[in-house]
Amino acid sequence: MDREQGLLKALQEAVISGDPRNTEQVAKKAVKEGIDPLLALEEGLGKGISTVGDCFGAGTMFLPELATAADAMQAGTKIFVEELKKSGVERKVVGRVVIGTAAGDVHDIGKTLVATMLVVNGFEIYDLGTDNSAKKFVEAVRQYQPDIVGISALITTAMVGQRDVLEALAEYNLRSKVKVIVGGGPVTAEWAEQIGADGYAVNAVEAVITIKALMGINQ
Ligand code: B12
Repeated sequence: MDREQGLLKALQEAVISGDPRNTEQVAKKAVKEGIDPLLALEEGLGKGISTVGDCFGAGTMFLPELATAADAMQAGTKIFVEELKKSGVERKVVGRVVIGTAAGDVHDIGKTLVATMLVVNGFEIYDLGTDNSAKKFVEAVRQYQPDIVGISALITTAMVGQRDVLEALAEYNLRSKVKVIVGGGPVTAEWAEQIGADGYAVNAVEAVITIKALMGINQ
């Protein structure tokens, strides 16, 4: 196993074992050794948390383990996000994005990663956090007048919350003023189309590409 693979494996294992302190230490070591922060997030920490999610789905891991793994994931994510931010050069704001997790959903790691990637790429972000009603999104659109609204859903039951936001925006005559992009584990391009969203992205890198395309910004 080469050095990079070894570091990625160590990051995965640190998340799976649910030890935030160790994850932070492994992440710092990986940064020192010059790992690409995006690779570390996706192939290291991300793979670790996916494994935990699969085990939880299969009934071989339980909620407390899911929670400690999430804490470990966040501890490691913080380190790589700092690195990503360092790589973002100062430039003028290219667009404004309101982003949040849909009603009934407390997952925020992926949404926060999308927000970070957007900041790194010159976007101004208004992050509403988790468990947002459609009304909350409407109020944020009125207040911040964004170009884009991003709605995350990690649990299947929260996907209707994405549709509710689109309906509420239409009801308050705001739909034509913003482009809406949806994402999150169970979300698909088909679902995005079905609810009338303007875009869908599978991960944070694709989210930046899709949002730029929606705004007509040359890549
Ligand atoms: C960590 C975790 C938790 C943590 C969350 C901590 C936190 N602060 O976020 C805790 C322990 C709190 C938790 C709770 C629960 N969880 Co949970 N959780 C997970 C887990 C393991 C990882 C999620 C994660 O962070 N992934 C890593 C990030 C980087 O990936 P991501 O979120 O997918 O985000 C990427 C993309 O999806 C995309 N993206 C995300 N958002 C957006 C938004 C936009 C606009 C765009 C364009 C793209 C985009 O880009 C991101 C970056 O690349 C998943 C399993 C999994 N494989 O996803 C289960 C999972 C999502 N959880 C699940 C469940 C069932 C629950 C609980 C209901 C458990 C319970 N019985 O209480 C509760 C939900 C409570 C609630 N009301 O929300 C199920 C959902 C099943 C379903 N489809 O409905 C999963 C799939 C586990 C499973 N296999 O069963 N969970």
